[in-house]
Amino acid sequence: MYPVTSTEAGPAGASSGSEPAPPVRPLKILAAEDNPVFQSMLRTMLTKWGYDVVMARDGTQAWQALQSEDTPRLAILDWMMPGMDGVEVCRRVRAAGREPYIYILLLTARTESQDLVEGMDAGADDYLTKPFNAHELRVRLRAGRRILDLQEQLLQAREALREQATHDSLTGLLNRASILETLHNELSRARRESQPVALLIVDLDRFKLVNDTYGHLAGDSVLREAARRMKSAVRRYDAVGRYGGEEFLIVLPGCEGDTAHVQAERIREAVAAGPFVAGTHPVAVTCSIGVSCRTHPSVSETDPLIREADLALYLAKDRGRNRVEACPRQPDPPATEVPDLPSLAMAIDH
Ligand code: GH3
Ligand code: MG
Ligand code: MG
Ligand code: MG
Repeated sequence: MYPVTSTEAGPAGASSGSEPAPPVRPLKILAAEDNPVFQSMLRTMLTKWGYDVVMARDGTQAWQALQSEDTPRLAILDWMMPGMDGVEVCRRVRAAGREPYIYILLLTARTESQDLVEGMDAGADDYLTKPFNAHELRVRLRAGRRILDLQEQLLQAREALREQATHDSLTGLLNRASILETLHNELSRARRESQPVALLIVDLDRFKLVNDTYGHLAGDSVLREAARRMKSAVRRYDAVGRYGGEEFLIVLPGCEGDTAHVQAERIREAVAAGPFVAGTHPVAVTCSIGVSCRTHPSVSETDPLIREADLALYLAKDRGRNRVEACPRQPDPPATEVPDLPSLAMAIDH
């Protein structure tokens, strides 16, 4: 039997001392129950308490609701349901292990402790034995919400740490380790998909002068703005990272030769497009760009590509700055030119 007493008083969201402030958007909750009378009781109670209720009439519907994109994060599952029971739904949710966490409260008429162990082992967070008191259900759900809030904070902290570990704090671009990892990954993907890859090294021109003239903080804001301009000039699937100081690496998947040069020109123009603000002073800032590329890349070419782009960058500096230069390099030999064993043997014979 379901609750026969209710200690609820007042309208939804009514405050009772330690009650947390009502959420701006009602929290979605799944209530899975096969008995129509109890379904409507649960729906009425939960709605009254301010939840956005999703009802399921059996375990299969509950499992479907818990797999949806915008799944409820709080679930009340009746143990005994036709088709799939609540414990099985629990097991599947935990096996899927998706994030964010789903807090599950199991409703059971069973009181044998072995049964409860089975339910908790399946991954339920809490249980209520029928018949139960409405107030008890309400406070247990509140405890579940506290766990979910804590988990949300943990996820946010983890995300912030991940962001810190992979991004440069001044410019918000990928940091050195991350852009090098991206280059490595793009090279291996390009190899799998037989696509070319280009690499750009961008270096701000006479940047020391900006620092010396306007101060280091002004220099910082120029670096931030240069990063923003580069980001807005690249395609969605290009990666921009801070290699160090006023040097940046840009990985251009699918580009080589002329197309890489065109992309690099676009970036150079975006940086040089208008004055930067260094402190309160407008200042013209330009950059030089070195380009290297591979038609048939391989992962082991990370370092050679960087070296070649660096050489091209020196060339650009040498030839007057605010320009793009590509590394003068022999084209990759076509794969068919690799000698096979019989022709090698013939060459040795002669
Ligand atoms: P070039 O055209 O030859 O590249 O000249 P440059 O002045 O840009 O090159 P140089 O290597 O002499 O100077 C780079 C300057 O970048 C020196 C350094 O103080 C400055 N720099 C490096 N990192 C930062 C930073 O995070 N903030 C600021 N404000 N300056 C930085
Ligand atoms: Mg039932
Ligand atoms: Mg430099
Ligand atoms: Mg420089």
